[in-house]
Amino acid sequence: MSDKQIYVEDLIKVLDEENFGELEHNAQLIQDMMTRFRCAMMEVETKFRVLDEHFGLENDHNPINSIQTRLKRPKSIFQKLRRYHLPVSIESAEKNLHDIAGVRVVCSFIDDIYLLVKCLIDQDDVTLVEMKDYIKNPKENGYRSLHLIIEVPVFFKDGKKNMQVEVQLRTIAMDFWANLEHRLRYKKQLDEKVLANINGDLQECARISADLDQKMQRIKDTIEKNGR
Ligand code: 0O2
Repeated sequence: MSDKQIYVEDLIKVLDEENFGELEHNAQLIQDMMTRFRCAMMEVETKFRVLDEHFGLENDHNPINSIQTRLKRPKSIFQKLRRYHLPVSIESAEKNLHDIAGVRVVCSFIDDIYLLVKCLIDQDDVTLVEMKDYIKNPKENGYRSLHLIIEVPVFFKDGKKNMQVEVQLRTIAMDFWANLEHRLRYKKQLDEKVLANINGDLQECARISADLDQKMQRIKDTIEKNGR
């Protein structure tokens, strides 16, 4: 028996029967919620994979470079509810949080992003809840991406449920910048002067990556216009 199992055994001993039943019931409800969001996430991922196949076949160009999916952990879900002073419950999480299920789509070119978004939100089972265009309006630190909250119907064994999924679309260059910035943000405590320099450098890198995206887009446009 592993140490972890021994620890759980000990924990169970101190819980009386009634509390343990409640604990088990709540754990099951949380697991059910996570399963619902995982299914919604799978459905949205499939929509993108279908679009990618279709464009690859028709235009000889696959707009999608990669897709990543992620489910927020229950701990992060309940911490976020607490941070926003919202009721900490499963109902509240499903009603108030829009990013429990996340799909990140990394494209080769900027116009691929807008093409995919149009095709996605034109689908009659997709409802656009919110769109934030950090490509046209980058964040102050230089962050660029297109964020959507969409709602899709998911058919479960006991009926249909509309589920929300957060979608982030970005180019390879935007993804490269965002991943490094995210990692660096959680690095050691730094004094203010060093931090200001780093933030300035990160903004500069964001500008370079935006230039790169525009140049690559222009090259693609030229090839498409002049290719035989
Ligand atoms: P995770 O694990 O990546 O999902 P909200 O999430 O609603 O509280 P907000 O500001 O309304 O906050 O959401 P927004 O602007 O749509 O951004 C949410 C997500 O976008 C973040 O999720 C990041 O994934 C990404 N993001 C936004 N700004 C930045 C940024 O400056 N740098 C990087 N690297 N990523 C960013 P989470 O919640 O951070 O976590």
